[in-house]
Amino acid sequence: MDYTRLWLDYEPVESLKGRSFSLITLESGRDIENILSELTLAVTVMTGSQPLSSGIDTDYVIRLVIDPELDSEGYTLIKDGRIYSVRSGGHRGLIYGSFRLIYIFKTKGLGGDFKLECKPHSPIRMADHWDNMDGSIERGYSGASFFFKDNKVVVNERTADYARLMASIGINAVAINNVNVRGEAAFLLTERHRSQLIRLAEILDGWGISLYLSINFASTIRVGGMDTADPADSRVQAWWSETSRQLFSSLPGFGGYLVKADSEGEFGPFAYGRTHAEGANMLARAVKPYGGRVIWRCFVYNCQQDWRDNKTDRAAQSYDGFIGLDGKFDDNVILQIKNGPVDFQVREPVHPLFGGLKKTNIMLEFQIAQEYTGQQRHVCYLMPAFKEVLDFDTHSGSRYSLVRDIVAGKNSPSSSFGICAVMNTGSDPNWTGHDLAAANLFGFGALAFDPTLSPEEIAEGWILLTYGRDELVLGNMLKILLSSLDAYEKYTAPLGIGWMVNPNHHFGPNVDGYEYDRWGTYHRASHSAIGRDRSDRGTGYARQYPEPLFSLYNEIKTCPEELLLFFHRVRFDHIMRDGRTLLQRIYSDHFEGADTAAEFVRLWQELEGRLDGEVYERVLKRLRFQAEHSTEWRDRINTYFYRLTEIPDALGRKIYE
Ligand code: GCV
Repeated sequence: MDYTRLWLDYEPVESLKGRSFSLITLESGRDIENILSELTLAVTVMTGSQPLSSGIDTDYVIRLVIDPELDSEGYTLIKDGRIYSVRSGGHRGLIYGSFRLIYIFKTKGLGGDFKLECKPHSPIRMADHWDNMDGSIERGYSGASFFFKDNKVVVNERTADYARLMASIGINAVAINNVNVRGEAAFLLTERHRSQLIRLAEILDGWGISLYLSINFASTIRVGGMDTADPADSRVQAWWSETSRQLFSSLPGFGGYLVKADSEGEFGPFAYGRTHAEGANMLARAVKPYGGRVIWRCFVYNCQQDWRDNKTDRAAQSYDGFIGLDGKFDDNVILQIKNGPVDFQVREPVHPLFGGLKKTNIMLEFQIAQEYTGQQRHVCYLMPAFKEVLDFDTHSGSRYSLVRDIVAGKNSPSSSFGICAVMNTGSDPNWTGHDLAAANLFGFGALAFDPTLSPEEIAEGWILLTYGRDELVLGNMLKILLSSLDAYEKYTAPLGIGWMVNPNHHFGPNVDGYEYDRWGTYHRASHSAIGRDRSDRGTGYARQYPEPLFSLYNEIKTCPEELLLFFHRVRFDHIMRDGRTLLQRIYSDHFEGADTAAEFVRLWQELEGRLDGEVYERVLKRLRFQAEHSTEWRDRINTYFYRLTEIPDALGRKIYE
């Protein structure tokens, strides 16, 4: 097994062995050459001989055909006797359909006749990298950047491997650099890095992927030599127009800009008294002639809060900052909204801008980098959480009110809608540090393409494609993956309250780590209660949701228990729906979560000898670490509450003094 190829490693397939194939298409181009090479490789390894280019004398024929009736990114895959045909309205669809065919060969072999029709749910399916030009990655947990090193753009074999991997899960857009655009990264817009960026864009484009660049809103000052970045200034507008003209005319498939502005110290239009809409529209007009887009992030809040101020609520600020601008953005602007109102915590409610914004293009932002969910050292399969978000009914009153349909643009004629994730890849040979974190990479692509898939189906597909069919491997890995999020949620901060991590690097338990600082993330525990009241008797955040959600969240008695401490300040002796006190629920969750993490080690050890030795050892080491670390989480949190309340665990389990 070559684990560096993740789910794209091929082996002989019993039912294909000795069969002859031919590969036929009238299409041409860099992308077609790429997918033909992939099919050639897969078929050669699986059957034992190279496919031919004429179908007359072969057992089977694979045809790639353009069908103008079909969607350019959708495909129809048909097996009819000896003919397999991949049909699509465009080359991207041919790529996705061909990978699907390879997956079918890999997991099912030749099989009988079939017909599959697929169309990606969201127009844009994007990978956002937070890579810096010095080679580091903000919140990167799997080695250094493979896009940048020593302030230069890197293009090598890994770039090609990366593009192929992304295409194999249906990703069609990639932002390569950190949204915090510091130092040399601002110069990505200039001639200085152009030739390397052209090579990079060509590689991505060859797999149907558009390159985006994160930009600094102060670029006119930082790299343009001007004294202003005011979006209303005609010199600023002209600079962006010319810069965009150059980028679009030289970078194949260039998509546009990703912008973090007026957020966590990043420069933005507020400096000139302008709104987000004025800032975004200025850029949008510069890229409009080329069909470009501006993706503008909504992660905007006051990060200079005084912890003594109990009125200001960080959770409310993103909605408050953007809701009044609904309808004011140009049609090639997309607002990028994190899944929850705070910051990728293990449990948050769905961001109220979904459904709230009705006349604006939007994109949902997930994070698979696991910044707050174990940093790829804990196994934490995130698809169940993503699925909940996508299936959430916003009760927006629009024709389509589920998040997955809203972010797919079902209520709008525009195709500037989509889903993205902050990526978990780096230079580690296995791409994601933790081998099991690759399930999040695969899963994100799968879910963005088809949000009706279940987390189980996706995990099963990933395991079969990566590790082959061994029932014990499949069963145990599924158990680990599918219980990992629940376990993580239980042994870390309780019931939606979030944080309780070490400041800055966000790893490991620290109950008061964010309690007295400027970030607006306070749990405010006393000896008798914990949480912030976000009902209409408190900060009023719950009012950002329409009925019936507002009423549901606004009252302790109806609030979903997993979000209880997000929305309410609750006494420790509050009786939960199953009759336990809140305190006892916290204790028990922590014992149970850590027990589950210990079980992962046992389940994994049963797989010894059934997996590649290196993979086995590497994962075992991480699972052992996780089991140990989860007891640290359990004991720190339980001790904290025990010390506050002096009430022991009702089941007599050990809590430290
Ligand atoms: C890129 C969180 C992270 C930051 C990140 C920010 C963002 O605050 O900790 O590292 O910055 O989110 O999404 O912009």
